Amino acid sequence: MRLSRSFVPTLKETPAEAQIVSHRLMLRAGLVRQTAAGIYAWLPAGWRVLQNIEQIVREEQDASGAQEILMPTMQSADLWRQSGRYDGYGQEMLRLKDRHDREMLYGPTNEEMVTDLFRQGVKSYRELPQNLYHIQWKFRDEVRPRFGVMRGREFLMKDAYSFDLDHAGAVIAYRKMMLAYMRTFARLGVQAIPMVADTGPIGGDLSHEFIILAPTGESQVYFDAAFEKIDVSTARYSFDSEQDLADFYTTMTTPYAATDEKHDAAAWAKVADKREGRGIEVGHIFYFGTTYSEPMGLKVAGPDGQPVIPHMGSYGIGVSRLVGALIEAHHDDAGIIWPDAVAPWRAAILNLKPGDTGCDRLCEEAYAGLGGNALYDDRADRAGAKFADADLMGHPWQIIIGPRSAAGRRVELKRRSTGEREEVSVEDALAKIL
Ligand code: 5CA
Repeated sequence: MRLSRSFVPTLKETPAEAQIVSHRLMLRAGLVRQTAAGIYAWLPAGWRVLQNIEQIVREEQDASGAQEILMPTMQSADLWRQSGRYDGYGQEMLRLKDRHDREMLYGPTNEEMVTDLFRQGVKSYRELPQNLYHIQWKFRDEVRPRFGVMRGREFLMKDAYSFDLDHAGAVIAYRKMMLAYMRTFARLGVQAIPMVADTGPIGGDLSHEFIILAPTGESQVYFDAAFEKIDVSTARYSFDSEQDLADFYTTMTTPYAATDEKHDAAAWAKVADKREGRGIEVGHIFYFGTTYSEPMGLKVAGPDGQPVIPHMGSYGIGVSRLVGALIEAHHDDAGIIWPDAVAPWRAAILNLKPGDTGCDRLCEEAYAGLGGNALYDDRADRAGAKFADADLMGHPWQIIIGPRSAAGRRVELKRRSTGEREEVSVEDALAKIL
């Protein structure tokens, strides 16, 4: 993209309404704009980041064997009456009526809808296990939407739902998702720790939250320093081996880790190397057995012809929250430092003297060579403003081209994360970036 013709409205001043650094940087770097309380529009740079995160989440869900679907945002109240959750869900649910006076809602989650879809399409135990997921906008009328996209009212979630014949099968599904989550967060460039958690309005008796450490996090968390040394290298564990899944689960759940609500003083006292701090919940997984399948009448014919009620779990990742959480984890005083995997563009090309034939020509060459992976700052602004915006926007690489270096087909290549700069040929710069 050419910055001179792009809608990337960066701000020099710190917006007064933003209390935490990720919110400030998302506004300043022109990623999002609030359109109503807790509701955001995603602008070109922000939308690219959101899609990059979504794609990594999708690839790891697919690798685990889950199948992608897309359920609607609007749901009928009748479905929620079948599970018994409609009245109890409270004011977080946005309820509305259509022109025929039918009660509808904007989905805060999809347990009921997916259970309904599954019961309509499945007959025999032979069709299980299955796991269905989608990446879709949710609405929760939070009392206090805050911190930008971190606690919004409308937000993007990946939610997966597993169906198994019994508890043992559901445990395997749960472990597969935990592995998929750890691989996802590792690819996104953040360390997340699974912590024993409360189940809240989703229900059930087994649940883990995935927490990224950050001083601005909403949860107080306690964990064993052993987590800092765990290597979740993707090669070691297979989704298809029960033994691997069991080993992985043991590795991830043996050291103590809990959020405030589930903190256990006796267990904590035994931890030798304690860590505590604030954390951001970027994912949450639940096993809840037949909490939804039973009242909603989901049954399949078992091997002996007798009906079996499937055991279910649900598994959420806060995709839009992750944009904020990643910035909390990766920034400095100058701005965002995007991990390579999610950056809106891999590189920015800074033309220090637009109008200078040599500069323009080399910039165009680099821009063409990077084919869609670059944001070309071709604006007629001062060099200083370009440097500041590139640092603010957090591109992993900056290719800086001025008239002097351009004459020798050389560029200055800057790595945002380390601040290192080197003068290299344009060819070497492109090779390094791609
Ligand atoms: N149905 C289950 C699992 S799919 C569920 O809804 N779980 S949840 O309530 O824990 O939400 C899943 C994830 O969505 C959370 O871990 C969090 O990362 C994200 N999330 C929840 N509420 C918000 C919100 N108001 N703004 C942004 N992200 C949110």
